[in-house]
Amino acid sequence: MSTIRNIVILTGAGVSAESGIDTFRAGSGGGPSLWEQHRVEDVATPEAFARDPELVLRFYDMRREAIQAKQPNPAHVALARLDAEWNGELLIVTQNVDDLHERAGARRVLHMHGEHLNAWCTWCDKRSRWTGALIDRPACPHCGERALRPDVVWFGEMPYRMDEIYAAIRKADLFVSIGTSGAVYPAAGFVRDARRCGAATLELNLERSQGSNWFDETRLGPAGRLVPEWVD
Ligand code: BJW
Repeated sequence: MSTIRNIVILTGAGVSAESGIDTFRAGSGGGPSLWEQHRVEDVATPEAFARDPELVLRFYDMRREAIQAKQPNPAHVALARLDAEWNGELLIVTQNVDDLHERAGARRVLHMHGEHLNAWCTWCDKRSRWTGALIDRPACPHCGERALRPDVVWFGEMPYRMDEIYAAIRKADLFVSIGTSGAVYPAAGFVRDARRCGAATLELNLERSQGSNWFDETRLGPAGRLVPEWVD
């Protein structure tokens, strides 16, 4: 990696699969898929939340509780080590709402699809750290209204901090995608953006993603093995 200074790393559900967190899509190689039990349109859209808030809040309360019991795996640990040791610019753009990158020690992490441990008040628009249940409609610590929802990005909503992500991609010498199916935009388009801006592109995944042809190189296998091998 001698000529490389600026790195953007995109992570998806596959990086957390070996920690015991279900991936989203059936056939995506890991353990059971989350949406075998829930149709995406029933739980991950603003329309679903408007139609049946109890179902959606219960689904996210269950996942928040489960994720807090999980631990980072060797892929998170290797990325945290790279983050600590890399002198150039580095940004881990994660689509995951878990906090396993941070718990492994990574600092330069951007959650483009939000964070499980945050609640967003739809009344006053403020975010707060939230580890408990939302189903009981707790009051917002800022304004007191009972209008908290999970601070995650659903289909049809704008992912977070896109300007920062595109700025990092424009400067990147290397773009690495880890454990994502390439089924969800705009993240699925980052590899093309990175190529257009001159970055080398590498995919680390259990199986080929939908955008696999766009990568200069694809390495297939579990992230818990591939990521430490790549970092070392
Ligand atoms: C392993 C492994 C192991 C397993 N080791 N690997 C363009 C074209 C068509 C449609 C659209 C488009 N642009 C926008 C859309 C609409 C929509 C969209 O993409 N729809 C598609 C279904 C086509 N996108 C949106 O609505 C987004 N908003 C938006 O675009 O706003 C406008 C905009 C325009 C332009 C610029 C900017 C904005 C919002 C998308 C929000 C996604 N939200 C979710 C839920 C988050 C909350 C929650 O957690 O519940 O995010 S959906 C879900 O999918 C979640 C994930 O972050 C995301 C991606 O999933 P991921 O991570 O790839 O998981 P899987 O399960 O799909 O794949 C796992 C992979 O790991 C597999 O490849 C396995 O092989 C691998 N794996 N075990 C290594 N051990």
